[in-house]
Amino acid sequence: MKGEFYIMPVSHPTVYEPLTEQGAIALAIRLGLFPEGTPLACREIGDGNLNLVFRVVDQQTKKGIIIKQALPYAKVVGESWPLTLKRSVIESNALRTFASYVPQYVPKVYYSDESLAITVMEDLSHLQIARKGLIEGKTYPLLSQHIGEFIAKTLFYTSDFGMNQQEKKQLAQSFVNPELCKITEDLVFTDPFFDHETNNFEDELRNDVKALWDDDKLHLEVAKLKHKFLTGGDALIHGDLHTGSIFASDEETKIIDPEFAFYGPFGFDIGQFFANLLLNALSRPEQQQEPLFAHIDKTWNVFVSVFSDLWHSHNVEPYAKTEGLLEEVLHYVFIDAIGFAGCEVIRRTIGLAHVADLDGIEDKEERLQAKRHALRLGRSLILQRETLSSTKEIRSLFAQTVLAATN
Ligand code: SR1
Ligand code: MG
Repeated sequence: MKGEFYIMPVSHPTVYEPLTEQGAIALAIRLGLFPEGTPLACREIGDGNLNLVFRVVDQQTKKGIIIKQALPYAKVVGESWPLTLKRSVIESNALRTFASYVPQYVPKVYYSDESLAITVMEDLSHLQIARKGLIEGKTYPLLSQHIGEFIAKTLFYTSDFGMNQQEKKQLAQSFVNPELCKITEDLVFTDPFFDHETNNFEDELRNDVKALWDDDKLHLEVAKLKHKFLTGGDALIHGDLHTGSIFASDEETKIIDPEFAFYGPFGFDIGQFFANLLLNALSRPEQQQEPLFAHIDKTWNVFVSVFSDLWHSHNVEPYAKTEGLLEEVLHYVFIDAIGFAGCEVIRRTIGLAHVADLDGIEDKEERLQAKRHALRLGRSLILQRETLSSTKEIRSLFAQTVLAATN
């Protein structure tokens, strides 16, 4: 394989069809990604909800590439749920945009093709999906430093504070992503709060779930959060920043899968990340939960510090120096992030697309208990988001929720 990828102009099919493992090898050869005659092996390794992911490897050097291809439907449900192939362009463009600010935190994109709905990118097999590692009890000491910096820089530089405000509108237009946004609008902000066919939970949880469906106070707050998601175009967000969208080791972090990217509210990615750390904490014994809370604190602190530095050094908005504006922005980002986290915790527990952190708890009673805790925690995060003054208070909210449910 070449050290630096140079894409030779080659002719290849431009009509979409799902790749096979052999087809992925043929494509890699056609694209000139490996020297002629290289012994190649390929495996489809996609374990996500939506796409095919092929790893093509030089059997001698063991070096590989990833070919990701969107399917015209949601894999997690089947062909009955058609889904736009355009998400592949959104994903490769988002990776390239993020790379212009934080190349160290995203895989390199070598090639993309809209008509085949493929993105060819760096193989990150030396890292592990963070969700898997966290479930195994790993803590990834640099995870929150890296995620906080990734979020702060990508949000700031793509917002009206960090880039030319006319160009921002053009960029926002190129990331209009209605079908993928609708998935989040439905699966995160709507279906779990109603008796909807996409929901998926154990019969034993029916009373707990029904309580959410009948909770008018909760509905009002979720409706406000959904409205923010529908209307808030602060910056280019990743849109699906759960721990399954992150590759990590003790030294490195790479954010993948931004096919849900669009111009959305500042707080959404932070909230999704918090939620998935909390879901992992709910699956752990109490003595092993602290690293997750510490990650939440650090993500927020790093985000505030990096975002504030950029605000003072690179702000393009004439009102930037107006006293109180930065504090106002950070205040609403915090509140929204906590609320979004609450919605995501509930959705991953009873909606479509669960997480292995909870579903993988083998003992049924323990699993049901953890899920009841998740529902209570999600509800508290949503309802109490404006009363929390720091991420440190998430610990006591968590403890109260678990305690209240246990007593
Ligand atoms: C039908 S897609 C289900 C979920 O998978 C993705 O990772 C997103 O989180 C989406 O909500
Ligand atoms: Mg994904």
